[in-house]
Amino acid sequence: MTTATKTKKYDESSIGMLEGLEAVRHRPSMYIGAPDKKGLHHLVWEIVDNSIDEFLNGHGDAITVTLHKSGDAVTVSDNGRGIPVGMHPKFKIPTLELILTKLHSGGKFGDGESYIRSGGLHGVGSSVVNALSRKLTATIKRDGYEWTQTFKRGKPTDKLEKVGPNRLHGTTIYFEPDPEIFRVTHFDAEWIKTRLDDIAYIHHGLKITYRNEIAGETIELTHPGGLPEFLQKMVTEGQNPAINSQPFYLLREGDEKIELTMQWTESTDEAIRSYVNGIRTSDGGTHEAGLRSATVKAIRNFMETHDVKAKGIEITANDIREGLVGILSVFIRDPAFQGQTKEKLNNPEMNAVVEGAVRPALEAWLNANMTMADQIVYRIMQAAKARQASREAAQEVKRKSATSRRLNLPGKLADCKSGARDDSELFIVEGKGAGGSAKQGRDNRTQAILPLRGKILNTEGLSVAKVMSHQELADVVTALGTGVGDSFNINNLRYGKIILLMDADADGHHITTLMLTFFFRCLPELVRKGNVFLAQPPLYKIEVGKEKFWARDDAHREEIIEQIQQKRPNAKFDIMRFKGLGEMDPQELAETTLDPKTRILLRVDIDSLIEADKTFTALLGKDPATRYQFIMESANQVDTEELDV
Ligand code: 28F
Repeated sequence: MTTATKTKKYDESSIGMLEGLEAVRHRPSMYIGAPDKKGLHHLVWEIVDNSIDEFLNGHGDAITVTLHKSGDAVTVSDNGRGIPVGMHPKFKIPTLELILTKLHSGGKFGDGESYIRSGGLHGVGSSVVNALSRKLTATIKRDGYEWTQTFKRGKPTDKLEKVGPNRLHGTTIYFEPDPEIFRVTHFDAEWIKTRLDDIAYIHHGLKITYRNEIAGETIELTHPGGLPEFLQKMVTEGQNPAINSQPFYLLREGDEKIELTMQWTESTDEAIRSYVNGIRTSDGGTHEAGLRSATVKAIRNFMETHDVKAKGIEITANDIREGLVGILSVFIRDPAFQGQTKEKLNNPEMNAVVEGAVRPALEAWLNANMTMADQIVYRIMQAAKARQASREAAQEVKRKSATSRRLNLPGKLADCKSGARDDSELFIVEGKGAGGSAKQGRDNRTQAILPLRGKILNTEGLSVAKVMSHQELADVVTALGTGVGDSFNINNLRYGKIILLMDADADGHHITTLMLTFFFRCLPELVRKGNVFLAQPPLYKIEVGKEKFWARDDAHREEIIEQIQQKRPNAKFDIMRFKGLGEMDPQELAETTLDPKTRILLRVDIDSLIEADKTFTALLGKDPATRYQFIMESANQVDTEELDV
């Protein structure tokens, strides 16, 4: 709980300079960023932040957010003191009206000195929300009564009204974003839920209720366990067991508030989530940089102090941070965010502030928990060894491919004649038979074939070194020429397109998914650059008289039959199901799947893989078959002509 530095009683007279709201409607992006989906949801965060501020100042402990049935209106309600409604001595209007109709500087209390704000849009206040809403109703309970006043685009539509006696206290704001400002005024229920959930972890004393009237559900997003509970959820969802049984936890309250909890896991990635004044900083910033340097220095210092050495292997910062899962939440007075998305903290002093707080505390924790410290150091050594091994393996591949590239290609690669990368393509084909008919059907000027022998390794969660110890995958890397891991260099890529061509059945889908997992984990740059594609071989051949049709799956087959029956109701069909690519005659394979003029490829995009990876790891575990389904649904269809320009 941030202790407020109350230096004087805050009353109506403490409001800073005032001006009208016209400017807000003329240039909304000055106040909420672009009036897009993000800007729309800023309206909610701004109002919620006011309730959080009231809580941070020791008044109220519950916030209810309601998403109304229409989806275009939200109500936020708190049980704080209630915005004052007394006549303002200077401006002669109720304080509530003043606060909602005037743009006032520096946070709610004018001078900004009062206490650390909860974040949001840096204190532009609820008057901005009022200006950008076609309707806003404020209901205040305080001093034994209930009061209400309604506004339209920032202007009162009536006088403050005393509704009647009411012993409760608090502020409720109902608002409808203005369609004149926002092209889309529909709120995203999930966005609101995710953000409220984060807030409930960060402010663990706060009871948050989310009433989603569209879905007809009311949920308590309340996490008294705070960040440690949040970390536990992240580690569990990440499905990589923790190395140390107890997470490291730090809470430092001073001019800034720093709260941190973190744990090492068996994951090969680092996952640090950070927040500034309750706002998620997904692009990191100076606070995260301070955390990283504190962690690396504390671990190095611990290893030196206890004379722990990895013979012949130097430990890098990446080795130390590999597998680290943590949540960092800082509260500072004047946060500065970088860039348009405002998701990166810029305050330079926060690097040293966070490092200065974390490093000594982490060193003390390691020395006070030697067993856990040893487990962590052991894990770091593992990472260093694995990295060293993958570098050697990659150096090996690089050495071989650099000196005599062609001579050392895997024997089973049927290479293409063209040396120019951009017009050559590599088909990675499953199974011997398929390799044969692909080699016969291909255009050997530009199309190379690399047959895989059956099931490949599931690389999920394995280190690069481990993966490269499998011949099948090492052959793929050799054929591609890029190397892997630290020595990956996309400039050495030997083909413009890498096309996965597996049987159109469940088994083929399984192999496809394993291959995509491999690319996603070990060669992500190729996916990111859009070099990886899925071929779409037919599963069925449908012959009607002389005509031939090709269906990629059962649904497609039904669709084609329906289309034909509409034109020729009593047509006679001859349907053949291919047991595998090897069954197809080369000419048919060429026409349906290989020939750039007639084939249809699916370009695999990294977002769908990341989404798949996150969604699957979190929801469906690592079952490749269901993972395939997800990827196919989210991969985008790229027609030949569009692709092979
Ligand atoms: C649903 C959104 O906005 N809650 C708020 C307060 C409480 C006070 C306050 C707010 C005082 C004079 C500036 C009450 N009593 N929820 C909210 N709760 N603002 S906003 O005061 C505004 C200042 O000018 C409050 C005594 N002190 C402060």
